[in-house]
Amino acid sequence: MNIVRFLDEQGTAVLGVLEGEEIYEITSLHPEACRDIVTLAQHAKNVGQTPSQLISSLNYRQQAKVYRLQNVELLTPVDAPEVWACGVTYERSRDARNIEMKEKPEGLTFYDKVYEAERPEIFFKSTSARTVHPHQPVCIRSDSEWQVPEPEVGLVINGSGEIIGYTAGNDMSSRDIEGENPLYLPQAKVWRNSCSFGPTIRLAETVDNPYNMDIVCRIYREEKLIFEGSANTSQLKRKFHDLIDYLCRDNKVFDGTVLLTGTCIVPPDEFTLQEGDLIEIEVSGVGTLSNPVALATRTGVQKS
Ligand code: DO4
Ligand code: MG
Repeated sequence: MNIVRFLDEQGTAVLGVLEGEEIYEITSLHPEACRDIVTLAQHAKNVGQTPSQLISSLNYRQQAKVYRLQNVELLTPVDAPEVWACGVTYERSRDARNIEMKEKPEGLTFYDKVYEAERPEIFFKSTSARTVHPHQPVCIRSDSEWQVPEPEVGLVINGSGEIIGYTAGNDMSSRDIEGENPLYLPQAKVWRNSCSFGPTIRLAETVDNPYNMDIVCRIYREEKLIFEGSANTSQLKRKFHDLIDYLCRDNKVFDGTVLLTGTCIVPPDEFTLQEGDLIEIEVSGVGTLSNPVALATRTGVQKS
């Protein structure tokens, strides 16, 4: 079951169940439980149900107001107070990081080491105000010549680290800043509109095997497909729960946090994003996240 968040006719953020091109709006069927996805999951637990059981008990197919997907303004499916991200969780990412490095040491690089280490790389990626909704522009920064989207499966979790569901995420990255010096990582990862996720949350209980999700990334320039790459979560070196365990260890984690789980798709090394490109990130069973690319210096676009 896939949950979206969108603006209704009054401009209020509401939840809906997405089925094909139709959205069944559920917030008005049970405003207390269906205020947001975290409240919904907690409410379900309190009454001994799973989130999808609670939603089904609302008889939404008979009772709910139906919207057409193409007619609504989609929001991130949860207003995540924080987005964290994991790095070098796939072999492909390790190899790409090694290529980027300006100064290579003699033996193993710290990317080689972290790929094998027990402790994963986890870094702070974004806040609600830096994260854009589906279809809003993600930004490229003005002081980098080598920028890419990083298509990743995102885990939507509550404050106890329980997985509520899966989403598609984009960890926009600057490869030259990252490669120049590892201490520049926050600048290679965090700037205005450098993160996006959505459009749906696939409820965790409705996913049979999260280690068999296809991820596809397509980049269009002037409406022409200029890059397409794919991967599968079976290639992930780690388990989702281990990543969450490290994130939550001695940490304060907020309800509705999103943890991006690393990229396995890297465009060719000569590729860099340009203003006007369109990025699509598709995760099987979850949906397709689509964002145009804008220049951070030129956009005054702020999240509504
Ligand atoms: O330190 C590099 C981060 C790499 C990353 O974001 C990824 O593997 O997805
Ligand atoms: Mg990444």
